[in-house]
Amino acid sequence: MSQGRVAVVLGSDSDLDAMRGCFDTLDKLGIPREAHVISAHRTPDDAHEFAKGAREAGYSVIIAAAGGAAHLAGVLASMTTLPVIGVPLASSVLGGADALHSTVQMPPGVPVATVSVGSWGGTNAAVLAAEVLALSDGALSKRLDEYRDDMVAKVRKKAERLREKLGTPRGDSGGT
Ligand code: RP5
Repeated sequence: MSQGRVAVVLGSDSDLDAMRGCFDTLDKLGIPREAHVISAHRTPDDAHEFAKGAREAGYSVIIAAAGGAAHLAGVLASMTTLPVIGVPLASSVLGGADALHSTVQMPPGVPVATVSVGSWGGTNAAVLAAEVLALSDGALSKRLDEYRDDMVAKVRKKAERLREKLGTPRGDSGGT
């Protein structure tokens, strides 16, 4: 288990499906995490209390995911100097472009490290949080290397399968 703890804040329990990969990846990397449902517009007092107390509560990184009222990550970031990673979700008719803009476009001084929209972003938020924690955790840094190695092995296996299927000789990608 890593030394640092991550708080994953969801704007609603309806965000959970999109954020499964985030929880799974944190678990896979052995990072203690806690889930919170806090809404920037429905429970602003809870957002305030949580962000103000997050450092003292022992968190090292906050991941905040929201689809509507997607200023959640920025609201939390405004009340803590812990790193905040924002995950814009596609929960409105605008397909997540609205959430992306609300999350990413922070004026100078209060950053939100914004990842891609939806479940890709959820997973990347977990990996980014791990990279932050790994700065001071050698064992976690090793697990991150293994995570990458695993990805490389999977892609190479896919490439091999495709070569077999298409009969492309090894070393000839078909490109110019
Ligand atoms: C935000 O608005 C949540 O982050 C969610 O993505 C969206 C809809 O929330 P619910 O109405 O499903 O609670 O608060």
